[in-house]
Amino acid sequence: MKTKKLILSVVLLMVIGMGIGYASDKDAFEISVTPLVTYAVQISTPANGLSFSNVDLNTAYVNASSATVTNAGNASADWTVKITALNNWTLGTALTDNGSDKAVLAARFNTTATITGNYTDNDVLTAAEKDANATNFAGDQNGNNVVKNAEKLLWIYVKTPTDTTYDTAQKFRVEVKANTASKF
Ligand SMILES: [Ca+2]
Repeated sequence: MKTKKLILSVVLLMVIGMGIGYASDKDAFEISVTPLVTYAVQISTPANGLSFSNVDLNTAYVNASSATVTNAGNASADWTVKITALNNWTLGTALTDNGSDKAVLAARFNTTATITGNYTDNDVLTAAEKDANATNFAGDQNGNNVVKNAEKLLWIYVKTPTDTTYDTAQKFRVEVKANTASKF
């Protein structure tokens, strides 16, 4: 009888011991670090912006000058691009989508001058922001993970309307926006 009691006590001790060991095995706490990141883009163009003068109707052109887009923030960024028509002409959403009073504008990041044949529907500028990823606006450069101070050249394509009821200059504004580099 005495031997049996002793064995029971030993077993109980072991269980208690294991319980204590489990509770103190691990614990954790979280560390949160929030960087102060500023996103900025600086765009430089020839003196009066990019202009196409004396263009014919229903014809595609690429500007001989580019806009230089610089990541002026303090961290890498993903760029998005959109366009706004400022006057009377509207904008088509594919290269073949020009019409009466409707032009098509496109843009492409490239280290050297582009030709009209380089452009695809992915390069067409729209009123809705588009990611400047490896597909859109992408020549041998693009707007993905642009490191700070990096400069990219943005070339502009225009296909003029098939007909027009205006003979005054038609203006468009292209906007490049810097977003967090994990956007795409
Ligand atoms: Ca990215």
